[in-house]
Amino acid sequence: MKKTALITGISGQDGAYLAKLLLNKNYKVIGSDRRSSRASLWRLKRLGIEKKVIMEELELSELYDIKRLVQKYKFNEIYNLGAQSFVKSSFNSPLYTSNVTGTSVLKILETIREINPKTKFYQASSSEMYGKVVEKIQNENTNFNPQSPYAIAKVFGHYTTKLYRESYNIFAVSGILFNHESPLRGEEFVTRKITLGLVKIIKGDLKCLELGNIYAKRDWGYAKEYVEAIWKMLQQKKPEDFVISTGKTFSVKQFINETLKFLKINGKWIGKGLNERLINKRNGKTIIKINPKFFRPAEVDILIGDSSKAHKVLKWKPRVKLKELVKIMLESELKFYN
Ligand code: NAP
Ligand code: G4F
Repeated sequence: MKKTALITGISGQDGAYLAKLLLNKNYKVIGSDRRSSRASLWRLKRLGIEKKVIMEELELSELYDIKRLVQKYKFNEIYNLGAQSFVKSSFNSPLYTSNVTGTSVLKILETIREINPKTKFYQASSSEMYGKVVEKIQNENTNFNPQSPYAIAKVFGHYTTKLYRESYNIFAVSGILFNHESPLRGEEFVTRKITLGLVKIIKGDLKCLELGNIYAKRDWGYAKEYVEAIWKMLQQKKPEDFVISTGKTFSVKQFINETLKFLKINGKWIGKGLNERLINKRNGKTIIKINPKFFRPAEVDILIGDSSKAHKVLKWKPRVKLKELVKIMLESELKFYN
């Protein structure tokens, strides 16, 4: 029998890749999207699947919207990927973020419990929950120490998922995913901001790219691979949480340096602190500088994940390393730039 799955946040990076994966596995895919005058399904179009998914309107903060959908379809699986997912914005809109990113998880789980408790549920938890890390390498047992309204909302969603699994016997799991990037990444996130920004510079459409803390370090993987792990989590016999990561960490500056190498930009870093900048050695012009506007009130300095449980139980391992990720992103940037 064909399985029916709901993907909240299908218009986002992971939603698009997961939809493609499920369609390839012959699922009936229902994708939910909130109403917007600027709504865009460019990612689904890029993957050639916009006509293959059934789109439904769903505002995550609206309980009745959730109930309506769960009543309409008998979902076998719900993947909750929808969220206000930009950490910096969560400092400006903390209440909104706690509602959309946090409380909505409770709304979905309560609806599953009431209407169709056999539905399997996936929650998109985040390595941001580790925040100011209490262990050098983070795994499923590492304590959380969140540093943003976004991360606090994710911790709420994470524990709510655990509670519904343990109290009501619902197949509800969280994937604690470390940063994952791709050509479908939103332009405001730092990796895409760098790949697109530097391509704009070589095309002559931007003079200088402004960034925040270039010494923050992240464990960066490839989104297309990470959605395979998400799907596998819901196919297990036993509901369990998993860390998904590469186990390697790189600074934003190292990501920039890899980008420069691929684009053959001969750059030189000069200055310190707020005056640090990247000069194009060919013409002496500054192409990257620091703007404190992009600093956060609290920063997550470094993340490194240990996904050995996923290697063992899910038989999932990341294949794409940072250098290749940069190449994948830049090749796409150059192909689609206009
Ligand atoms: P994304 O590209 O920002 O996508 C977020 C999705 O949520 C979009 O489809 C967005 O719709 C939707 N959304 C936002 N507010 C909504 C609302 N009020 N009602 C309904 N839908 C709403 O995020 P992503 O990178 O694909 O990440 C997917 C999930 O994994 C998110 O929950 C994120 O927090 C989490 N996560 C991501 C990473 C990562 O590195 N990418 C790591 C760990 C966890 P619009 O198109 O209308 O904005
Ligand atoms: O790309 P970012 O905005 O991603 P961040 O904050 O790590 O969050 C992403 O990954 C999380 C998983 O750990 C997800 F849960 C979350 O939804 C999102 O997908 O920033 C990465 C780092 C930060 O330390 C930030 O301060 O890059 C630093 N950074 C430096 N300059 C910048 C900039 N970030 C952005 N967005 N823009 C800058 O100009």
